[in-house]
Amino acid sequence: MSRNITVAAAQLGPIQKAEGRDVAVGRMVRLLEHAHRRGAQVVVFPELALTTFFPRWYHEDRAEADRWFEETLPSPATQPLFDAIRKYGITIQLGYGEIANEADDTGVVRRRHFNTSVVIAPSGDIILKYRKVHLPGHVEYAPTRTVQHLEKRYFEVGNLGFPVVRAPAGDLDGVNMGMLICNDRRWPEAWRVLGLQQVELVMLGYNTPSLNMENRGFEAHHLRVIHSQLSIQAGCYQNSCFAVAVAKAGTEDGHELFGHSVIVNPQGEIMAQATSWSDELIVADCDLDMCQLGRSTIFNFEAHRRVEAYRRITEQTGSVAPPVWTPPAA
Ligand code: CDV
Repeated sequence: MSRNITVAAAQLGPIQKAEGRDVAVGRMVRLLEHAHRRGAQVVVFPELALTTFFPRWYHEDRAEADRWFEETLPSPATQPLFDAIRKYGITIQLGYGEIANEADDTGVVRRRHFNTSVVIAPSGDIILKYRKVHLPGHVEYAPTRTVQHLEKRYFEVGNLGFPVVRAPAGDLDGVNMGMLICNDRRWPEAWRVLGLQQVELVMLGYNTPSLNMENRGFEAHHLRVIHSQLSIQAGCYQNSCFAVAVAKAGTEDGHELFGHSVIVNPQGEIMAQATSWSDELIVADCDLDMCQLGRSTIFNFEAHRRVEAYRRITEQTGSVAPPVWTPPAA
């Protein structure tokens, strides 16, 4: 038996700081029309898809950054997306800055900010919400940096874990769907938590600069795309799932983002890859039953995982130096 679904990565070219949501949403609706013509049933958009990647801009008064966030979904600005998915019967994943009036750990209800993505059914219902856990960057303006990366200033760490839900999509009664956002893709723990919930389709948006201006010798420029794809391909292979990984691409407010959106199968193979730095749709037909193979053989977690040996993974954050070997006394 096969369970086929046609998925698409809707890569977006740059969205400049001066451009309003109407510009981004208009482009996204055109990509949805294109997706419909190509038979796509699930379409994934990038991280923070409605605006420029605003964490590169410093606002001393954090409240000034609220203009980059959404208070409601849909809103008048995002309604055209909801209209399009209803018309075409497409399920989407949308990344955006979320303001939630919600209780924090102390029980106080306040305005909270998250880097969020949601899966939205053609009906407009929110099927699943995820809030980014691995926030890169820094809180305060960093004068020595060439480019600011202020995710830690503008967002709280996601508080929803890594949820997976089984919901109808395309012609299928149930697809096990989960999400990661950008930097999360580099953390195997995040993939494994999804894998432990039998995720079949990981939807992942990202904004990754072509150049790491702060690399201090760590990452040669030609390795940027390799490190991204290595992480996604390993995540899919080791957790027997498909991923649709979607970039914002091109030169945004003078800063180049590398694009290279990909669709990857449970063997870790790239099925489709974007080749432009513009709005571009890539499409792949996925048989979700392929996930069964890995899950019932080499990555049969029930049979082979050894949690008693993994305690450091959840009990320790930073690494510790190992004991130093000393030769036995002669
Ligand atoms: N938006 C991101 O999370 N970007 C990070 C880095 C480059 C800052 C990433 O891992 O791609």
